[in-house]
Amino acid sequence: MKLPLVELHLHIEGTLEPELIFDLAARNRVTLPWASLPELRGQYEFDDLQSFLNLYYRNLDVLRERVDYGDLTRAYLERARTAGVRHAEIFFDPQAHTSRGIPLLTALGGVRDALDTSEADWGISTKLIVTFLRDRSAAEALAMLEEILASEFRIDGIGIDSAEVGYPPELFTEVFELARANGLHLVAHAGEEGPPSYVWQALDLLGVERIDHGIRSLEDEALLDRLVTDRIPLTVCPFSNVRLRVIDTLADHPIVRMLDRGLLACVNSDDPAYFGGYIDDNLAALDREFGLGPDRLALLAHNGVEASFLDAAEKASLS
Ligand code: ES4
Ligand code: ZN
Repeated sequence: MKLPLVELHLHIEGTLEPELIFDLAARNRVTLPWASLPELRGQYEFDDLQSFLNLYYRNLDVLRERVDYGDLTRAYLERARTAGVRHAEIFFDPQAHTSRGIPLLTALGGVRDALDTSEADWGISTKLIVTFLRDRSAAEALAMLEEILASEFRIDGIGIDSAEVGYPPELFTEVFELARANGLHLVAHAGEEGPPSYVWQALDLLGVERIDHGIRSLEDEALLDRLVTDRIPLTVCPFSNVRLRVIDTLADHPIVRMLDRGLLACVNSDDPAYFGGYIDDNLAALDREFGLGPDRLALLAHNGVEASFLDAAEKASLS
């Protein structure tokens, strides 16, 4: 039987597969810079986070209509179902669309259309976490959050993502205060490429409930004590770390060390269309590499449930 999985670190834009890029380009009469699928696939070699983000943002040009956002999200949910995902807390970057002239309500509405029937269509419950691009201004993020709060569309939380180094969490304190005042859950990418001090800031200045990535926390023993004591979850993304060269090879991945240190770490796919696979692929590769075995695979799955924003009864129904 498949383990019931929870996915907590998944950028919906990062599930845009090359085939769908070509299909949407044809449907929307968008001219791509690539002549063929193999030529596009040849771009998926990254030196660091920024080199990936350049391609990730560029490929979004094919998303134009509300139905495109629905199709993107449904394609992910269908693939997630085959992985055994029962609950997904999905990141969506509104500014990556509004900055290209797509209305917020077109993009957000299309994602919501798919999420609103996800339980019925795929047996997957969902939450939606809007992520603000930290390499754009906090004022822009604040205005976007206000626009979303005033809209008809429900969101469950906020986070920050995109280029990390040089854009510390402290810049976004006011945005997170507004989100907290509105009862939203709070997360932040921190300690992916950035230093442990960014994880401290996310915890102490933004008040986040979870850290996305956080693997550089391993450089700071006092921070590890804090994460363990307060049971702050880390949403770890092994394929992403390898492909963005945060670590050299999967064999060097610290996931087992993280579990052994008592961290509440879970495995996630980040941008599966870019990094070589979905959550099940990440877990299978870790199992092959480290011989995790059924007990540690179950622990990772259980940590995901524990780290989720589901209530206690919902968590119990997944264990
Ligand atoms: C992202 Cl891997 C990663 N890191 C930071 N921001 C992102 N947005 C999409 N994928
Ligand atoms: Zn991410």
